Formats: sequence, structure tokens, C-alpha cells
Amino acid sequence: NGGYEGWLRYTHIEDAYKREAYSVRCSQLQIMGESPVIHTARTELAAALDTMLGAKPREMNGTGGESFGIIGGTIDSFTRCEARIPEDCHLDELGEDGYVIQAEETGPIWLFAASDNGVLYAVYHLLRLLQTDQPIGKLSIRETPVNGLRMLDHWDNMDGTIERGYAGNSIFFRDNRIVADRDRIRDYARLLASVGINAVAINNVNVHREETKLITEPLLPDVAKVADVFGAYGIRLYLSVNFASPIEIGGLDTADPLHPDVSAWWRAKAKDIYRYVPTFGGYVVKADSEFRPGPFTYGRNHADGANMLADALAPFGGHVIWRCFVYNCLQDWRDRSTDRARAAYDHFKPLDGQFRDNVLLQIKNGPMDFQVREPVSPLFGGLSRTNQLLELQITQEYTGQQRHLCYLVPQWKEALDFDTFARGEGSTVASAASGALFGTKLGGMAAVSNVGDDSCWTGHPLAQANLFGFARLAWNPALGAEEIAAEWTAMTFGADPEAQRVITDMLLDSLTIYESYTAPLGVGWMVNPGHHYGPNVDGYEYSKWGTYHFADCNGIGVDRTVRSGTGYTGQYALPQYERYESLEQCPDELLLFFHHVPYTHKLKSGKTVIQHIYDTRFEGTERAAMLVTRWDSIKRSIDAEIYRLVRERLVQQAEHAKEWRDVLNTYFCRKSGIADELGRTIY
Ligand code: BDP
Repeated sequence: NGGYEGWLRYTHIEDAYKREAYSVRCSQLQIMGESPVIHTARTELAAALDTMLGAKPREMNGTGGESFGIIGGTIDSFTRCEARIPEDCHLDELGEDGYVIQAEETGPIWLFAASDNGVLYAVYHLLRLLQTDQPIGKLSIRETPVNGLRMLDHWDNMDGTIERGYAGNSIFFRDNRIVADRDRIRDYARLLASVGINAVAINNVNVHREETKLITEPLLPDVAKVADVFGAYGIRLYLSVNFASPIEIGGLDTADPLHPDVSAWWRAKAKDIYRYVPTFGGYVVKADSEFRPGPFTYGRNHADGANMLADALAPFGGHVIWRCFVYNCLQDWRDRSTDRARAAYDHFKPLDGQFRDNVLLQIKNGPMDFQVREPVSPLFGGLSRTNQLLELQITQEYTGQQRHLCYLVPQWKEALDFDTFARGEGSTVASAASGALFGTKLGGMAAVSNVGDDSCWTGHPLAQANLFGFARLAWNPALGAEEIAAEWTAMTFGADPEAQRVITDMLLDSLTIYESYTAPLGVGWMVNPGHHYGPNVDGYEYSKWGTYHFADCNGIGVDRTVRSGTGYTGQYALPQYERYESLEQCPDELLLFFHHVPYTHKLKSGKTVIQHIYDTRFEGTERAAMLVTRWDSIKRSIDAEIYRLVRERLVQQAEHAKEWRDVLNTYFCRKSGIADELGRTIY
């Protein structure tokens, strides 16, 4: 039905032989326990098997002596009902969310976990095997998530709009209320749980008047209902809060984090919230950023602010997720010390070690703002005594707004695999974020969701791959971009191998296609101010946001070196610092992020910067057009509605790519006065 079920379609398995092989093992089941999460696991498993195998599985009540069937539960529940546990299962150290799936050629399929969530994840894993056509004869699977926190942030406003949303309106809010019909929220929770998400923040980090009230008593009963919906899928609910709440809703005249009335107000507030929502996850806070209030107003720092909130939540087990997206958005471009790229590190590095252990600093992958190409934020590796959460953007604000195809997993993989060298070679961002690198207590990954009330959730049906992909990476950052794309495609589009291949390849090519017609060589921006869609070369060049490319008739790029620029490169550990500092070693794709060079500068590819700009813009546009042809080639295997939705967007993408090409090529041709070597038409 037009993509609503996402990757959980559970289509009937047509191949009778395969269906029979699965049916033999899966025609009866027993999931032990009674909690809402266990109930979800049981109903999901039964319903999925029913549609895939064409027969409702029987509920059994066995003790492990059965010759077939699925038996699952927490290790405790197995012990309680004295069921047999096969000897060779390694059930130690499964952590909070891990699980084991074990089966011999004959006998039951066992699902074991330490927690109810783990049981649910095991169920989804088993179903994924069936959905992707895997054998289930002998199974010995052991999974534990790499990241403790696997979170989705929603930038939803209570009037129902979504900041940077490209797929309709909010599924949580309408007309300044929480929606009454929560079916859609449940269906969303189901999609998220199936890939291991365990936390959501449902409102925008820019907390305005109406959203500030979410933590007040008239609204908390409805917040609790939403929390329960998510709770049945093992997902904890968080809220973004306004740092100035004590003033705006508390009747105080200050929000100074060190003022005793302010901390008392937040402590009482935490009590209220937990009375209604005992499973409440905590607060997400954007403070002193883009006109949001924060501790700076009172001459306090961000540790003062975060710790005060953390102390209020600590008795209830809540977290403070404090964002590091803090920079001066009213800057003077001539002042090099305020280079926006430096800001997060300059603010937070000196505070390392000063945060409470229920605070996590949420750090965007790059130092600027979710551009198609950025280096990794040097706070990863830079902070060694603070819990961290890597923040990614699934919603495609700067990557085509779900009108252009842009599978972001390869970009995220690059960030996760980046070596900070903070503790020698192999000190990856993935290990810093999870907490493994420095042994910090909490850690994980968060991302801004790309869903709305659109029929397929994400506007562009293929953008679902990003939601899926983020969650899979948050569970295990070592998974490959191709592996994830192939898995998503198989689950979403079914068995046809040709369609699977074409879609997977389109996904994998899409990021480089998008990058090659938009802002070149890591310089970023060049988008229309405000909504950020479409080319506008000087759109941000003469404003105060700190997002410049410095193109003139001689050259382009931002000198961020220690030697002659803003000094940003100095925030990296060796050898990354040297690599970025040196014009010779700096990777081509980030050249203009780190260096200002003449248009005739030769890249490692042998091309000059200007010729690279022309060539890639022409190629990118052609490759965008080819996406339509590739999609058309599999028309017969695709659901008609999805085919139409995707095609419509691909055609638009091809058109808009031409606009990018022409605007950028013309601009650089005029600025540089250098013609295209191949004499192609530049408007
Ligand atoms: C930028 C968005 C803006 C967000 C901000 C943030 O343009 O809408 O509020 O990030 O992350 O990318 O706070």
C-alpha cells in the first residue's frame, strides 16, 4: 500500500518449497512473559508468520522438549518455568538489549535475551531472515548492540509542522495538541523497534511557546499516552525543553542554572513528569544556539546548565542530552577566531570531564551543519571524559530534501570509520561515540528523523532506506553501506533479484551523484537561504551565519590552517592535523573546506580545480538523468504507486540537477575567467 508498511511488508512467500521449509519449523510458537514488550513480540511474530506462510502459528506451552517451533523469552523466564536451555548457548554478557538465536537442524528455534527488549529484537531478527530468504536450518546468532542509545530526534512543532520536514506534517502533533489517534505512532514505533531504535525525542530542538508547555500538567497525560505506545516497543520517550522554562512557564524571573529557585523548579518539574511518565528518558537541550536561551545569558557555562538539569533528573534515571551545536550566528567574517567550524570544540573541549554522568553531549558529525561533505567534528577524540552521542541528519535538509535520491549511509560510514588517533591508531569515531574508546558510561547515536504523515512516511519512498540504514548502523556501525542497502531493498521490494540489484546500485551511487552537481570539494552551502533547497552560490556569502566560500577572481575556499588561516586544523590530533594542514596531503574532496586555492590549483586527480568543477557538474547531471532510466528498467517488478512516486521525484531531480550545473558552472566561469577545456556550453 504505497510504502506505508516500509520494510515490514511480510509478503506471502510464493515459492512453495521455501514456504514449506519455513513452515516446518515455525508453525507453533511460545514467547514467555507478560510485559507489553513481550506482548508486542508475540503478536508481531504470529501475525508475520501468518501472512508470510499462509497459516496462523499455534500457541504452545512447552518446556523445551518440543521437536519444532519457536521458543523465546528472557533467560529469567526460562529459568522460572524450568524450561530446558540448550547447553552450547553463550548467554553471558548479553547486556541490556542483546540476544541469542539458536537452532539445530531439528528441534525448536530458541530466542534468548537478558531483557524483554532483547526478545523483541530477536523476533525481528528471525523475521528478517525469512524476509530476506535466508536458511533457518542451523542457527547460531548472537547480537549485542554496539551503542547503548539508539535514538531518533524529531523536529516537530505542536502546530503540526516539521522543521526541515519533507514528508508531510507531524505524526505527533496537530493544532497545538498531541494527536488523539495514536495508530500511526504505533506503526512508526513498530518500524523503529524492528531495527533496534530505543529512544525518541518527539519535539523540535527549537522549543517555542507551545512546545515549552509539553512538560506542564495539562499536556503530560497525553505525553504519557505517547510514551506508552513507544514503551510497548521498547522505546523511551524524551522531550526537548526550553532552557528558559522557569521564566516562561514557571513564573520566575531568571533561568540562571546556579540560582537555587531555578534548580528547585527543575527538580519539582522532574517529579511531575515522572509521576505521569515513569519511563521518561530525559531532556534534549539546544541552548545558546541560534537565538535559543541558555546559560551564557547568566555568565554561566554549558556544564553549569547541563548539570543542573542532570541533577534534577538523576533520581529518576533520566538523561540530559545536551547539544554541542553552539556557535555565533551573528558573526563578522573578518574575525578569524570565530570560524564557525571551530566553535563547538572551542566551547566544549575546555569543559571535558565536568559533566555529570547522566549527561550526554550530542555532537553533529561535522563541525558546520550536515553538509553533503564535511570533515568529522574534532570533538570526537577531543573529548575523553564525557559521554557522547553522535548526531546525524536523516532528514535531507542539505541533501536534496527527499526530492533528490541520496542514500546517506556511505557518508555516515565515513564519519564512523574516521580515525581520530586520540588513543593511537584505530581510535574511530564509532568507538568514541559508543563510549568504548575512553570507557565512558553512556554513548550512542542519534539522528534527525525524516518521517511525516505522508503515505510512505518519507516523501521519497527510497528515503526510507536512510531511516532503516541509520538504525542498523546505530545497532552495529561495522555493517557495510552495501550490505544495509541490499537488506533494505530485499525486505522492501521482495524477491526479484534484478530489481534488488538495480535499486541497491542506485542507492549506492546516489550520494556521489548528488555531491557532484552541488557545492564542490567540501566548500558546502551555496544553497538558497532559509529553506536550503536549490543552488544559490552567494546565498550565504554576505550574511552573518559564518558559512563562506570566499570565491573571488583568484580562487576559492576557506583557509582553516594553523599556519595562515583560522587555526581549525589544530583541533585535530596528529596525523590528521598534519594531513588537513598540508595542501599536498589534504584529500581532494575536502580541499576547499581547509584551503583557499587558485582555480588553477591541481588536484590529486591531475585536474585543475576549475576543470574539476565543470567536469563533475556535467557528469553529475548526466548520472542524475540516468537514474530515471535505471528506475524505468525495473518498472514491472515495482508496486505501481511506488513506481510513480519515485519516478516523479527522479524526473524532478534530473531537472534540478541541471539548474545546479548551470548556476555553478556559470558562476565559476565568470569569476575565474577560465573556459571549459572541452568547450561545453556554459550559460
Ligand atoms: C540546522 C537547521 C535548523 C536546526 C539546526 C539545529 O537548519 O533548522 O534548528 O540545524 O540543529 O541544520 O539546531
